[in-house]
Parts: sequence; structure tokens; C-alpha cells
Amino acid sequence: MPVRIEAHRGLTIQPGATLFAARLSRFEQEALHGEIRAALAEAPLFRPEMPRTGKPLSVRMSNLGPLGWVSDRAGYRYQATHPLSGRPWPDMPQRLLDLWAEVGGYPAAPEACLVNSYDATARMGLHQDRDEADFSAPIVSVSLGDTCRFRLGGTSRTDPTRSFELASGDVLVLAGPSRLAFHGVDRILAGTSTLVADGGRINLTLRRVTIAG
Ligand code: MD6
Ligand code: FE
Repeated sequence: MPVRIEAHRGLTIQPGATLFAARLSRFEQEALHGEIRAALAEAPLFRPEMPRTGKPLSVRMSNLGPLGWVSDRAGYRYQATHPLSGRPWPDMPQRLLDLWAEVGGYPAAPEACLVNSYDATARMGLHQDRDEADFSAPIVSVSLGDTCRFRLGGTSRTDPTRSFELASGDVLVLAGPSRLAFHGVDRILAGTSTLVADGGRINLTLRRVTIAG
């Protein structure tokens, strides 16, 4: 009888939040990182600004797929083109579409892949992802490069939070009762990965933006 290795079911961190630790092998991480680097040559990282104040975020961003998430003085939104080049975002790599199908548990394809790039000092404040029309779809997050300390709470900003590390190759799914959970990145643990040549962390979040028709 051939041995069958079951796809890992993941660790439930809280209802709706599932961590697939080391979901991507080093080989898969390198292949994906190569695809992301090629896409970023077409759609360079840019530094988003906070709505109203225009204060720059510490994270740099870009997007892949039909829609991309952008933030500037005018607000948060999804749009089909890069804010600086005006060109459409690059295609999402097939391996990300496959990963979404494997862990997302949602019948329609993702429409946006937000690329977040962190240097050793970057962080991301506690936030909810709620600029999408369809909260019944999950968000699937892939971490590459340096480990971070990630913080996850409830659907109210004042709910208690827990923190845990996300390492290169880890996949986190926020769905169902955790789809609107507050979360953020407290800090980057510099020097914990050799995947990204100059160090740092890349996070990819796959999203369904519109109601699937
Ligand atoms: C990050 N992640 O890991 C930021 N959002 O750099 C997110 O903001 C995030 O990990 C929605 C769902 C999962 C996430
Ligand atoms: Fe988020």
C-alpha cells in the first residue's frame, strides 16, 4: 500500500484562526520568493500613507492580481492599477491560487494579494481588514523571510490579544469568527531567516474583495 501523507489540518489558535506552520517547504518558499521578486520588478514596492494625515506607514507595499489594496490621504481602497505607474497589477502566481484553494475553503478565487515588505524596524499596528465587500471569504496569509511576532485579538479593539511567531513558510488563515479579528505585527526578529537576501520579512495576504457572482 502506498503511504499517503494527509495535508496538515493546521492548528486552531482561536475559532476561525488556523495556523499551518511550515506549510511551505524551503524549496517552495524560494520558488515563491522568486516569483514575488519578479512581480515587484513590474509593480515596485511603494510606501503607503495614512488616510487624512498622510503619515507614511513603516511597511512598504505592492499587490498582485486583478485588484490591489492602497492607502493614501484619500483613504483605503482597492484599485486595479499601481498608484505610481498606473499599470495593472501583475498576475497572482498559480501556486498562490492553488494554496488558497487548499486552505481557504472558499469556492471563488482570490482577487487581491497584498505584498507587505518589512525591514528590521517596521511594524504594523493593530487593525481589522474590512475594506472587502465579502466577509464570508477568508484571508490567507503567507510569511516569507524573517520571523515576526504577530498579535491576534477579537473583533473589538479592546478584546484581549495573544501573540505568537510567524516564521518563513507559515500560512495563517483568518476566517469565520476571526475574519474581522484585530491583528498586527509587533516586531520583526531580524536575522532569523536567510530567504530574503538583505534580510527582512515579506507577507502576502490573499483576499476576495467583491461578492462572488
Ligand atoms: C503581516 N498580516 O503578517 C500582516 N491580515 O505582515 C495581516 O495584516 C493579515 O496576517 C489579514 C489576515 C491575516 C494577516
Ligand atoms: Fe491584516
